[in-house]
Amino acid sequence: MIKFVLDSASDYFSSGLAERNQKKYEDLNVQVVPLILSTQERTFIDDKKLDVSEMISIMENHKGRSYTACPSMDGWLSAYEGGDEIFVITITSGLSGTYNSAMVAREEYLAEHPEAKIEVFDSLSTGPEMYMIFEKLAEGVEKGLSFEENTKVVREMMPKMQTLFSLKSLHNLAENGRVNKLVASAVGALGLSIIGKASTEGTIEPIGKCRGEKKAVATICAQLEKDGYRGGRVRICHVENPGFGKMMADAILEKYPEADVLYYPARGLCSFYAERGGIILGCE
Ligand code: X90
Repeated sequence: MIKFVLDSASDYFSSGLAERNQKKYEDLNVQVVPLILSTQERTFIDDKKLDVSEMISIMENHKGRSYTACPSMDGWLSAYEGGDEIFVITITSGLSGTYNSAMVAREEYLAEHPEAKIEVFDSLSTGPEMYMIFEKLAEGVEKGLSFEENTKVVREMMPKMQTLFSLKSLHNLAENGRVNKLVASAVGALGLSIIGKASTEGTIEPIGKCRGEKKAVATICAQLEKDGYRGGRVRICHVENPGFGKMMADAILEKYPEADVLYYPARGLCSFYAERGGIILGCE
């Protein structure tokens, strides 16, 4: 059996993708392995059942620290179970132990099932880019590519993908040591948004600050152009901000009418780190 295993940073269970996933991928075996979000008092599993809006409010109103953790070994192993050819897509190894844990689980699974094949793709990114890697792999399977051919095609394509974001707060990223505290304080204090991108190492690279969503859209469009985007696939997740998602999507479509653009609400992990109002965009 061919399996696709994604961690929950992929936003696979986004309500905005549900209908599409059901239509396009109902014949595929897709498993989503949850990351875990927590405060001292509560634990949220980022699975299909998580009420993301409620989680965001609770986290925002909570005074103490909050944390995240990568999926458990059991989470990976039960997702791999039954698979002969398994494609795994993880959030960036530059910011999370998730890729590592998927690789450890891979060794364990292969020890039990020496004939199985498991390829773990480190997205060096998060949500939208992870979903796009999944889409490419699914296309390869539909075209009848072998496991190895499909892996090769997607690995060659991955460096051509890019992730950009606009965030209104970097509080949770800074508190969890995922971004420099100085960078973070400059944003919140002045009511600015920070525009940034995923570096080639899969870490957060700020590229500018601006005030207001219109300016953020213009800055991201300019960056896309600069990075060689010419109208391919774009995926955008937003945190409780469909208006911003739509504005971004419309701006891209106006400039590149042929573009294939989707925007949808983020699930738990991306919502926690991108925070209310933020968007993350992946493109090819
Ligand atoms: O292992 C864990 O506990 C999870 C840690 C995840 C850390 C960061 C997630 C970033 C999410 C921020 C904007 C997009 C950044 C681009 C990726 C390099 C969203």
